Amino acid sequence: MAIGFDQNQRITELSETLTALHDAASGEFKAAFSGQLERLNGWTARIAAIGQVKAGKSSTLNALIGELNFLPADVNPWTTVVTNMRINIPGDPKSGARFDFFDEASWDRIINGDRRVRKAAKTYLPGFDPELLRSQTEEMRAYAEKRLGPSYVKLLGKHHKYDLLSDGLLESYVCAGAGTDQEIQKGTLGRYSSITRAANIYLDIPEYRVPTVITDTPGVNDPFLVRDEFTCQALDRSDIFLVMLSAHQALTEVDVALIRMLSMQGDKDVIIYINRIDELEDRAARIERIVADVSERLKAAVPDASFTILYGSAHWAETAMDESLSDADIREFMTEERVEELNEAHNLDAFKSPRARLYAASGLPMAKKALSAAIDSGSGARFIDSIVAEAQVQIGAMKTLSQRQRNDLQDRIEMYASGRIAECKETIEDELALLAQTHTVINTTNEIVNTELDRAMNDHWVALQREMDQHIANFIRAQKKTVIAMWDGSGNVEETQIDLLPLRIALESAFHRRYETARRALDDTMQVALNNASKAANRSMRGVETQVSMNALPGNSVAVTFATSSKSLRIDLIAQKSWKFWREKDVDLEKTMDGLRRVTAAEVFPATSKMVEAFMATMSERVLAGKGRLDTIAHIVEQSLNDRIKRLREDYKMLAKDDTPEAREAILNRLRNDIEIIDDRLRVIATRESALAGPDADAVAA
Ligand SMILES: Nc1nc2c(ncn2[C@@H]2O[C@H](COP(=O)(O)OP(=O)(O)O)[C@@H](O)[C@H]2O)c(=O)[nH]1
Ligand SMILES: [Mg+2]
Repeated sequence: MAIGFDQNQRITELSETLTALHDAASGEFKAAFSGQLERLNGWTARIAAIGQVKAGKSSTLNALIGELNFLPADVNPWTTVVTNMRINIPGDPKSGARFDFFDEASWDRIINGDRRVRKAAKTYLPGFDPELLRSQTEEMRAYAEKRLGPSYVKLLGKHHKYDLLSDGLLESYVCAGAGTDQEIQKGTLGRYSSITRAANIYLDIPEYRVPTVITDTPGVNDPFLVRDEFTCQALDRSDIFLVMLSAHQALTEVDVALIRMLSMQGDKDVIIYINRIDELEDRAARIERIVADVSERLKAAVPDASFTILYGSAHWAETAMDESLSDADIREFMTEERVEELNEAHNLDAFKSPRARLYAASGLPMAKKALSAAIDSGSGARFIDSIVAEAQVQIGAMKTLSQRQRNDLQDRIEMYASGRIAECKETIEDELALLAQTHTVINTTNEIVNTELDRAMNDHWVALQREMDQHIANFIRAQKKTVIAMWDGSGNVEETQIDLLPLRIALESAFHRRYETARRALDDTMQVALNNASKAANRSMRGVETQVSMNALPGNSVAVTFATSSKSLRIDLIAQKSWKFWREKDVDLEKTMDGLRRVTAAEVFPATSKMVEAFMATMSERVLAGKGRLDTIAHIVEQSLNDRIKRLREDYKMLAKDDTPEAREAILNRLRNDIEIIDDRLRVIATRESALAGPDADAVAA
């Protein structure tokens, strides 16, 4: 099937519209339209597969790109590196790959762990044993050195590039595994993976109608925080998520937390895919129960969201796609696997060939359909809407300016034709003065508003940080009982961990609530400013309305994904050996609670700092766009002013030199000519504007 067919269509149409507007526009409007064109042409559908290790992410993605055995998928080796399959991206090579290595700084973080947590733990928790972490990381360094020789350091910060992918090449960069010594000697499996940060593979697949990046992620519980961080960064960049579950493994708490976090980010599409259904006994009945169970648990965890829940089997898809198998082979496979059970249960028996039936039963067609729908009506549609909204602002402004210019030209034609030049000079100068004054008023108001917005952003940012600190303090206070019990008790403390998941959920909620509050406040301020500026501008625009609005600003909601592993969310860095100090007799409870609070703050620091950063970045993006709208109004007034001054100067200069009927006629001709140019522009604007508004707007108008 064609994936992203509608989106491709819309991109083509919008691109044509923007090009026509760009050609008809002048000055800064031209630049605005070409900026929008550039964004449009750079758009990419971004899909990421996430979820439990061994759920079948890599296998399913192989089936999705139609190349079996492309991404390494096996019990061992396993993926450890974020792998981007870049499909039909303009400017990319048609094939081959590029592997980026860690740079010194991130490698240092791998070796030394998260200094902040360790430093806090060492300072505040007597008995903390940093050696545990060190020995673990030293192992990793030793491994890299064993594989790559002592000169591995030279590779840091560099990349490797290939024009073609050969067999085993991917394995040596993206896999880790308990490789045998033989494999290590051969130097294939996982040779570079310990220092590879990201893999980019270039593909050319006609089935994908829009540029698409599909990201395969390792499971999100890498022992090294920095790897999780790279996974999270990949997730931040993605818009569509294929959350892969295994049919015989329950939805874990970590899965639910991850799905919850993704779906709280308003602009992301989440598709739940239950794989490995071939391994279920009593399949038809079990699947219904699993889907119902997953759906119920997600409803409880994220009440406001609705999810597409699909299921299938990469194993069946692979078999259906295997061209070395005959129809008879496939029929036999289907009997063995009792595939028809599912076909009957799901009315799939309209398909004729066994291959088609097996493929349908594998769930792959549904997965493709869901991805395509997510592109067409989810992230892709939202992107198109945002460009259309920006284009409409520019069109409105251009229309206002052109109409105003047209009125001016008309006036001057009448004036010069009737010979009332001296008299008109006066009224025109009055008008110029009004325009200049309006411009000053708007600029001054905008400046004040800008300062106000910056201050408000800062206030909300500070408030967010304060709220987070409070949540951490409250959370730790609530642990007091547990802590006392731990150390009064039998001394069996080694198994105790403080689960940070509830804290994370509290922080997340606080974060989204604060953003909502901030957004409303900033929106109100920007709307008031816009109303004032429009009013002032309209007074000087002689009946032509400035049509700038604050519609469809970016940053409706804020998106951020932070370290997702349960490991990094539990204080198990200081678990095991390090909890020994609890057994000592005279532990100062208050001091310990304070230490615990600090360690917790350090532990969740990567998450909180990411939230704070994303908060500011998203707010700034919205405010910047809002300020842009205010500037557009100032720009209209300024352009009118400059335009009039320039034209009048030219007129007067000509008339001063040579005030004859012929000279006047020449000016009149030039003015009529100018009107024609503006009329052409207005015609282009009118056609393109109604095209942009879409068929619905036409229906309303008719
Ligand atoms: N029976 C069965 N095995 C599967 C299926 N999908 C994947 N596997 C196997 O499960 C193992 C892990 O798959 P992989 O794609 O590497 O999982 P990942 O860790 O999520 O990327 C491999 O041995 C696959 O062949 C499936 O639908 N059915
Ligand atoms: Mg994998």
